Amino acid sequence: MSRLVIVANRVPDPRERGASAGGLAVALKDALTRREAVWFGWSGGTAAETATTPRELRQGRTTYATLDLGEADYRHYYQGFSNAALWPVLHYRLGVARFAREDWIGYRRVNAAFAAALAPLLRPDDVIWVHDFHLFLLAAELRALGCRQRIGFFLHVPFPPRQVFLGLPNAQAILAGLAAVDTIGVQTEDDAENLRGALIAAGEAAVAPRVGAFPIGIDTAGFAALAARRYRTKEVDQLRASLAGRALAIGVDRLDYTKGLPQRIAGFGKLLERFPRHRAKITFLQVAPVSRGDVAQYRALRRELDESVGRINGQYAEPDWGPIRYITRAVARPTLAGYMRLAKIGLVTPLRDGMNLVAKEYVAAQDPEAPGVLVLSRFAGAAGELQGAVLVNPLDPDDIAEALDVALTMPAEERLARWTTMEAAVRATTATSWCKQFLAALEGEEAAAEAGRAGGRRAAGRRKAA
Ligand code: ADQ
Repeated sequence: MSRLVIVANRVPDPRERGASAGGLAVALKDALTRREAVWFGWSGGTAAETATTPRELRQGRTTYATLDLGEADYRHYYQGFSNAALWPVLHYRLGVARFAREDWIGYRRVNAAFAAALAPLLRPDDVIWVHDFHLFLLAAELRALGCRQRIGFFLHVPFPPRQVFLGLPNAQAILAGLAAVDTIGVQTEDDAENLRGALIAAGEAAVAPRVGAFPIGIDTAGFAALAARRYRTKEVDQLRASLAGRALAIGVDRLDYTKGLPQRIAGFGKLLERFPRHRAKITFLQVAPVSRGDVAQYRALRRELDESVGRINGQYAEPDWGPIRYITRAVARPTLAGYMRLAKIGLVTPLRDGMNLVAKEYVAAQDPEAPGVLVLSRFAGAAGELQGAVLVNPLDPDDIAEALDVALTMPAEERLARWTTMEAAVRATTATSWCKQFLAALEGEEAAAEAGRAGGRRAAGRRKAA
C-alpha cells in the first residue's frame, strides 16, 4: 500500500495523543495505523524566519514532520489571511473579514514554503491529503515543483455561495489553485454545490466534477464508552451534586464568533424570561476555552459574553441557584464526555459550521435508557444527518428559547425515538468511514487508472505477440 502524506496547518504532538486527543488526530487514527504515513505541517511554534527543513519525529508507522513559522508569516499567513479573511468569508461573514495585501502575500509565501519543504520528503507513489483552508494553494505549489503524486484536499469548514466567496480578494487565485487537486472533499452537498458554482463562475468548470461531499464523523463507539466510563468519576459526581436535582444543559465550543455564543446566551435568557416555570429548574453550563485570543474580534466577543452572562445571572440568580456557569478554561475531553452524558440538553447553535462534531459527540455520549435532547442549529453541517434534533435558527434567541422549552418538556418516548434515529446516523458515518471513503475516492481513481494502464500494456503485449 502506498504511503499516506497528511498535510495540515497544525500537526498534533504525538506525545500528547491518547484519551485527550481531539479533532483530526482522532479522525485519521485508523488510516495512520494501517499504513506508513507522514504528517507534515506547522509545529505551533514561531521563530525569526519560517524553517526550510522540517523537524522529524517518528512514532509507530507515522513520521511527524514540522516547521516553525517565522514571526511575519505567523502574522500574515495565520492570523491574517487564514483567520481574519478566509475564516469569516467561508463562514458567510464577509462583513467581519479584514483584508490586507501583505496577508495574501504571506499566505502565498507560506503555502510555497510548505511545498518546498515537503517536496524532498515525497516518494513517487505517495498519496497526499491536504487539509483545510490554510493550505488552499499547496497542491498548486507542489505541482509547480514537479510533483505528480495524487493530491486530495478536504475543507473542514463550510463553503459559502459563490456571491459571498467571490467577495474575497484573491478568490479567483484560490479557485484556480484547486485545479491542481485530484479529489476535493467538503462536508455537505450544499458546500459541494456552492464550491462547484464558484469554480464555474471563476472559469474552472473542469474542476467542478472533482468536488464531492464527505461528511466527517467521530469514533462513535469509543466516545460512547468514554462517556459511560467517565460518568462514574469524581468530577461528574461533583457536578451532579451541585445541580441539586436540576436539569443540566451543556454547550461545548471553542470561543469563536461562528459558534453563536451571544445568541445562545440570549436564548437562554429568553427562556427564563418567557417561560418562568423553568426558572431555578435548569442550569446551563457553557465551556468555551479561549482560542485565537490575540485577534481583535475574539477579544471583543469575550467581553460581550462576560457582560451578557453577568447580566442574566444578576437578573435571575437565587441565593442557591445560578442560571449560567461559564468556563473559559480548557476542560479535558474525557471529563467533557461525562458531563455530556449528565446533560439533559445539548445546546449546539453555531451560526455556521462545516459539520460540528460536538453535536455528534453529545448524541454518542447519551445513556441509551434515558437519552437527552439535542438542540441544534440548522446551519451546522451536522443538521443534515441529525434530523432527530430540535432544529433552531441560531440567530434567533426566541427560537432557541422555544426549543429549550420543547426539550425540557419532551415526553420520554419522544426523546428516545429522536435519539435512536440520531444515534444510528452517528454510527453510520464515523471518523473511520469518512477517512476510508475520501481515500477510496482519491485512490480509487488511481487504482482504476493503474488497472487501465496495465490493461493497455497487456493488450499491447497481445498485439505484439499476435
Ligand atoms: P471546530 O470548529 O474546532 O472544527 P468542532 O467540530 O465542533 O469544531 O470540534 C472539533 C473537536 O474539538 C471535537 O472533537 C470537539 O469535542 C472538540 N472541542 C470543541 N470545543 C471544545 C472544548 N471547549 N473543549 C474541548 N474540546 C473541544 C472544524 C470545523 C467543524 C468540523 C471540524 C471537523 O469548524 O465544522 O466539524 O473541523 O471537520
